[in-house]
Amino acid sequence: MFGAANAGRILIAVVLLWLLLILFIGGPLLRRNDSEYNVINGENAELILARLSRASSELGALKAQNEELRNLLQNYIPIEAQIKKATNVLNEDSQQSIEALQTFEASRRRLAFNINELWHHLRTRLNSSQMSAINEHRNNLLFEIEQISDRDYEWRKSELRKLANYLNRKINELQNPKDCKTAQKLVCQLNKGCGFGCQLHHVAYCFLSALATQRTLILDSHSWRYASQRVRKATNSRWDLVFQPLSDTCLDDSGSTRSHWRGNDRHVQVIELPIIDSLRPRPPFLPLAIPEQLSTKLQTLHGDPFVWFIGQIVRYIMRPSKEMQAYLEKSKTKLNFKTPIVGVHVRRTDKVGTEASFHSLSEYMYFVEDYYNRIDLFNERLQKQEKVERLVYLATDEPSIWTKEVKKYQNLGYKFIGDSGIAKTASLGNRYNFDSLKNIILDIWLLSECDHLVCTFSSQVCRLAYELMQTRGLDTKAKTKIDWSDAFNSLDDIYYFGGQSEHNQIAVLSHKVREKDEINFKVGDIIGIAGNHWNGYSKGLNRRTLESGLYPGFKTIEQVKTAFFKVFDEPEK
Ligand SMILES: Nc1nc2c(ncn2[C@@H]2O[C@H](COP(=O)(O)OP(=O)(O)OP(=O)(O)O)[C@@H](O)[C@H]2O)c(=O)[nH]1
Ligand SMILES: *[C@@H]1O[C@H](CO)[C@@H](O)[C@H](O)[C@H]1NC(C)=O
Ligand SMILES: [Mg+2]
Repeated sequence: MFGAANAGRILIAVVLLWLLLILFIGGPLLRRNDSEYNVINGENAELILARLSRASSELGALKAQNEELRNLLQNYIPIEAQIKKATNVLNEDSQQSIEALQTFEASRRRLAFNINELWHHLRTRLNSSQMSAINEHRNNLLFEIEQISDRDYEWRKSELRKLANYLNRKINELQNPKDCKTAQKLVCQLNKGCGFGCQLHHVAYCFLSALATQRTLILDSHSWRYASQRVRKATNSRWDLVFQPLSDTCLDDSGSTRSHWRGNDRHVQVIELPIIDSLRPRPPFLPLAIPEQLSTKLQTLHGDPFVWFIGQIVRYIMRPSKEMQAYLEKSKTKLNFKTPIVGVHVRRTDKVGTEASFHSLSEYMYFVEDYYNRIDLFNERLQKQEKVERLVYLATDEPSIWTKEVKKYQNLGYKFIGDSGIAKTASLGNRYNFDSLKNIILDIWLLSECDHLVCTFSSQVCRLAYELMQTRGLDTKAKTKIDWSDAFNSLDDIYYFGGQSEHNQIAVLSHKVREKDEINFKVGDIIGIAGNHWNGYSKGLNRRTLESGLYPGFKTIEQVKTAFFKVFDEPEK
């Protein structure tokens, strides 16, 4: 039990403690004024108490602020999440807008494509007088689509230019590493047992593998079969006679470790790449895959993203040497090459009956005429008075076309430019000579500079020209075409890359067999496309039912494959 005295002592102790506390807390407040005020001075007690109460209310305020801060801190994560959410909304928005654009652009292109499919359907079923009305309808519709695509022309052009610049910067960085001794390398032998176009495509395949694995491509052109008589002993410069080397700083294929392709083994410095046909294991980046990092943009901006991508690579590979550049310019002037012009490539000699069927010049000229009729109608709609000259750039390995087949069309007002002498250098006996090499490069180059191509895509020569064509139009202020994916008529195959993986389409409409040789499919079925018969029907394999046969081309759309390309693995600027 506490006694009264005890209670009193405790009370005194508490008071003393309280005073000590006041001194302790209030000390800092008072010390400054120690000389003026005395703690024990009763006069100042009120002041002290006032200060104390102010201090205590300040403490209260601080406590409240502290509480607020604590709340804020507790809310910090939700706030962060909120910020994230807001950015997501922004991204979603821009994502949505690029998706909306992608849908719009794809739809615009499909519209033109399907008008052409309808036209192919009709032209193979109706007679020429019926077709003359339909041709006008079609060309008039295509004019309106041209008007629609004008809306976003500048935007598409600048975006595509940015993409091309970015890709070329990456290529240049990869091909010119800081230290060639330690750089990771991919070695490509230029010894594939095939012709010029095939060999260039071999290098292009090596190049895209180099981009996908982020390895500097080293080209070994020792055993190139072209221009062999021009090369003095112990040089490795056949390639350099016509093209620039693939690197300014790194042409040496040596390294600390070396192996054949077994996948992209990062521990091996130098990997030797076999030809695409014998590549095992087959990586996902093989044609017709495009880099996933460029995929959305490229699919929005271009009608055939893979062809654009490989076109950029082929253009880098085919950068002409000084000597070749001079030859190209001289020939272009001599031939009086100018636009508008349609490029016709007629591949005959060894190709006919082995890898492709014979096609007379008239089959090509049918599409040339169609092209110029369209230009005439467009010009009428634009109220341009003058009729364009019907120019044709003729490239062929068959000299007799110049002497036997062009006359008929010259009489109809067509003007052919080209050189029958070039065709003579393309004969089988001369094919690997230096002149022949220069001339096939010239022909490919000029074909790629035409406004429209009519050829057989079974020929690698024409596919090369078509690929190169895709890179055009971005470096000029003039309002040129920028998406050249539809600027061709092939008399046989659709575009393909030798050794490519499955080329698939997706059914967007179901199909029930109506005539013999057709196949059934449901919406969403995957169809492996083998070709287009250019009569409204394509041929393919339904991968679900394994049925193979014909189907209307407008019922499917392309399935664009994407793959990881290591060289683009950084945020795009
Ligand atoms: N100058 C010229 N030569 C051509 C042309 N078309 C074919 N050639 C010749 O044919 C060669 C190409 O055919 P190939 O050697 O079989 O090459 P490829 O890559 O298999 O090409 P394709 O057989 O056409 O698929 C060229 O090197 C030329 O010699 C052409 O239009 N102009
Ligand atoms: C084309 O076909 C239509 C309808 O069958 C026919 O009336 C017309 O005479 C044909 N014209 C020619 C040139 O064959
Ligand atoms: Mg060939």
